[in-house]
Amino acid sequence: MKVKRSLRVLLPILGACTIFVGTAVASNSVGLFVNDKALSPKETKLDHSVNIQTGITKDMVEDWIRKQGNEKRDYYFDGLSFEEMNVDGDSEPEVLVRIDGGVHLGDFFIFDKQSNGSYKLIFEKPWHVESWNIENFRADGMNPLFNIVTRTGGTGADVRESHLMYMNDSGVWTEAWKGTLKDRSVFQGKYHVAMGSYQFNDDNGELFYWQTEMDASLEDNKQEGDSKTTMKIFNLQQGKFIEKK
Ligand SMILES: [Ca+2]
Repeated sequence: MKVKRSLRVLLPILGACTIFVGTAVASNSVGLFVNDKALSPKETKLDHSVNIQTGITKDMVEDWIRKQGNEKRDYYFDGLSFEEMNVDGDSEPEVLVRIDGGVHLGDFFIFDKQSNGSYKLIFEKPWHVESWNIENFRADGMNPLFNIVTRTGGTGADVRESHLMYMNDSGVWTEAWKGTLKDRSVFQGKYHVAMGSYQFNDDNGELFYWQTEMDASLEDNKQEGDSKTTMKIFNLQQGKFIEKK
């Protein structure tokens, strides 16, 4: 009994220590909020930002969208989540917001804090965003690059794309590159599937992109015929990755 009782005391203390260490390790991380609930630093894998306790709530974000959103239709606020991330060089975090409106439906927003404390919409797209992450590479003199993965599609089509984006020096949220991660569509009685991936060479600033295309059976998704893989190289020119010819 005695052992059990002291364990009961010890465990919360150990827990508190772990949380303290976790917070210290994640001091270069960001606060992640999903539907008002703050997630622990362990659940965030983003850095290059500050630890943020600004007290922004989902209700506040919904209010900004109602007042500033570009769409005339209603937004699906039940699917809203947001994250405060510092996307540029100043000390203030911006607020990234996504609305998950279904497999291929959604909205994406970025709000920037103004000097009077209000938040201004600086970017909006009717995108279903699956994820956003700061890239592990940075081009010279550039703000952090974000990999924003979107999903689009319709009847028989399902497309996942990667958008490499950043805040340029004029405060414009800019797409440096876009590429297909997966594209599945029905074509001539088969699935046509393209799978792609990229990698940045930080030795010379080149972005490599590979894509494999193949056909697959509509019945069991098994590959039919040969696959074809292509490769492209992109160079950074005036803030965008342009294909090297
Ligand atoms: Ca900022």
